[in-house]
Amino acid sequence: MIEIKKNYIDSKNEQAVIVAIRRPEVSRIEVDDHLNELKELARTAGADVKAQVVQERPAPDSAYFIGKGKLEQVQELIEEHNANLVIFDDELSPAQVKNISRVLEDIKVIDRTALILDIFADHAKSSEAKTQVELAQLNYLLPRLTRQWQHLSRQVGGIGTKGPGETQLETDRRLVRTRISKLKIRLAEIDKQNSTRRQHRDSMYRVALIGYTNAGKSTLMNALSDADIGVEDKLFATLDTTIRRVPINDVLTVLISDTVGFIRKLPHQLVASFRSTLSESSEADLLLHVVDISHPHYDEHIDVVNGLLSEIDAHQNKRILVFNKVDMISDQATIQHIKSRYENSVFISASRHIGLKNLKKTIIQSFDDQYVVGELHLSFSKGFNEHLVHNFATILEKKYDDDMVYLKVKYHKENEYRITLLLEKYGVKHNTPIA
Ligand SMILES: Nc1nc2c(ncn2[C@@H]2O[C@H](COP(=O)(O)OP(=O)(O)OP(=O)(O)O)[C@@H](O)[C@H]2O)c(=O)[nH]1
Ligand SMILES: [Mg+2]
Repeated sequence: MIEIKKNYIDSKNEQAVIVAIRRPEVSRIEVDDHLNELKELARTAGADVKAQVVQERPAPDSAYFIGKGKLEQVQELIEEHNANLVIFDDELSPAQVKNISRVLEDIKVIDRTALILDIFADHAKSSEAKTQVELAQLNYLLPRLTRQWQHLSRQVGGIGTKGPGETQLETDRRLVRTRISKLKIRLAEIDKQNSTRRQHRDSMYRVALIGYTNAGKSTLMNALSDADIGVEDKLFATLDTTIRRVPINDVLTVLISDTVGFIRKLPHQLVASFRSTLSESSEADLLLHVVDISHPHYDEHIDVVNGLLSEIDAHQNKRILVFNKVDMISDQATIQHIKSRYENSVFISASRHIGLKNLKKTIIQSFDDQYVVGELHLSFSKGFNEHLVHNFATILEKKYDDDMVYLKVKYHKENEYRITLLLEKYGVKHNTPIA
């Protein structure tokens, strides 16, 4: 089993100052929300945010991200709060990190991507997730390698020998590239195993739980199935995919998957390495898009998720919007308002098991076009017994007539051949299915 480590946040004692820019089109409230999210990310990674700096500007400064004058204010806050770390709410270019570090001297400078990569490194459990995270870490690291890089030998396993005429930096880059190739090969192997496993499940409907991180996907998965997934009020609690067989009613059993959540500005390195995990969603027959209704900016979260679904080619899939945490909303008018804005939405509380029946009803309805209602006349004297249909059809109506039974049944169209076999063996008359 490979071991991966956080690269940037060392301990629980990191004291941070966070820095963001506010573009003119973004409201102050939205920026506050984005900063709160960044604080939450920092907390999850183990850093305590002591102060924040926001600069209004249309675009980041190419050299320092914020203006150089504003950076001096950051310096003052660092001193005032005895901070040792600065976190920027966007990905910084290697040159920006170098320039900022020169101004802030002994202070660690990291960006949103590094922060999220650290959280992923901390939360990855399976060897698949670890491989994916390490690949993302190295893809982020490669253009940022400097001669001072300390962890490289640990990270890429052993110190490589310097090739003839190679500088240390060139050697380091070569080592990282070699490791990246190995990880890609390993991921391709895992991907192959996963798709074989998927083929075995091909006959079943696949429902994928997707949504913004912390929306309650895993809580819903646990409520619907016998899964026991860790649920936490932390971002990216889940990185590994869990799949469970869940009976929805007598005729419909589906496979539900719970997987990694989304966030705004999800680092592209992670989207790339988690592509095969995310394909669980793009290949699903139905997406349950879980939304935390108690979040003040749930509508922005919906947009972020929709954007990422397009990126992974899953935006065409059938979708139900599942507004979760309704127990936090006391005002019915809010729910009515949301209902009128979003069609095909249901309202639940996963932790309190509210609205789950209705959710199941909506899942069934979404598969309704896949079912057929048929009328069957079957003969007991030919050996028919009712238990012969129970495995694949629901009996809607039943009438006896001497030696015969009349059944109105509902079954999945994939089971048509079973109905045919039944009729060949025990049938008296078969009216063509009525839709
Ligand atoms: N009040 C309330 N809290 C809930 C409900 N459902 C989930 N939560 C809480 O929301 C937090 C996040 O829940 P998770 O199920 O871990 O969320 P997730 O979407 O799986 O999150 P990630 O795996 O981190 O992406 C936990 O603290 C849950 O207890 C709900 O219906 N009501
Ligand atoms: Mg989860």
